[in-house]
Amino acid sequence: MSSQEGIALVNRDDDGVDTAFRSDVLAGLSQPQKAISARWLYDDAGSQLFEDITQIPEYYPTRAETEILRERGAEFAELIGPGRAVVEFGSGSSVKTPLLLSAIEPSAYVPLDISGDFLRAAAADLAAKFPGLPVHPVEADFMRQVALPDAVSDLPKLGFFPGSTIGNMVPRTAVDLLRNMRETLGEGARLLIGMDLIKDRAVLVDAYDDAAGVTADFNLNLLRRVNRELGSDIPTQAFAHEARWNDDFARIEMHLVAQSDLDFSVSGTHFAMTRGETIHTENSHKFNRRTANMLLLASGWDPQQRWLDSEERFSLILAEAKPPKSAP
Ligand code: AVJ
Repeated sequence: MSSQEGIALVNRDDDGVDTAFRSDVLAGLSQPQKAISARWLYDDAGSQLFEDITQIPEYYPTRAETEILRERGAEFAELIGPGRAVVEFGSGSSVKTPLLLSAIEPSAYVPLDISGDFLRAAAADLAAKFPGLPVHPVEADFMRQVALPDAVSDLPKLGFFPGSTIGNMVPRTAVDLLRNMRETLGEGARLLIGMDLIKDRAVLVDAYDDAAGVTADFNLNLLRRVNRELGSDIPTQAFAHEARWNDDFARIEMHLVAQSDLDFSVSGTHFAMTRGETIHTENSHKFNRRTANMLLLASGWDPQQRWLDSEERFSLILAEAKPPKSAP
């Protein structure tokens, strides 16, 4: 087990309030463009709603990435080889992770997640599916450098970061994370990372504003969470979900749009919004071959191979930790 074991990852005050959540929300709502970090979308209800999103017809990324993992196993095996410790950033998906593990004959599986509950569930699930495979879950914030368990210290590592979760970060945060991954994984490491592709604007907007309203509910759940956990009175019915393509930054943005002038308070602090003003709640950056390569290269990773699904909507990229060497 890692050195992080037993350290509380969430700080709560005397009233049981997650202090990081409160300070983030208060700071974000005080900005001229109101914003709340997307990480707070994933409480239990939000995580369940995201699972529902992966099943809706308009949301193609999960199906597209799963298709690549299903179809290209032989190529992964050839390029990656057996005997690696697969280190997954995030608690693992019951569908994608087994596809990778059964393709490459790994020597260990190390899921990293900040939520102990999801982590233990995912680890138990995987251990049951792969009886001979050592599974070493680590409860940690993977945005920072993580100490991996001693049991895998001598194994070469393959980082696995599916889902285009990297797209939720602005480039400077993405580079920080990718550099930390390189330090966490060590010499000779590889990284298999999912990146969603730039495509027709209507297809992108529909993927984040589905007809059944599941994504709207996912976005509005953030306000319900704030009300529940931070003792506020935000009128959630006065907000509408919006998915917006930002072409300069090649990203889908989720916003909550005030439908009228309104007032509310959060943890005793008063806020006012005018009709049409928004709270920005998520970015989902999209990439092309060059921007994906640029992001990896800027973070010390050499892209080696890239796979697309049959409809060329989504990419999985294999990269290698750049050895320190001279180059022009
Ligand atoms: C979990 C980051 C992959 O950005 O596509 C889905 C989250 N937000 N619909 C994404 C999300 C709205 C999703 N990721």
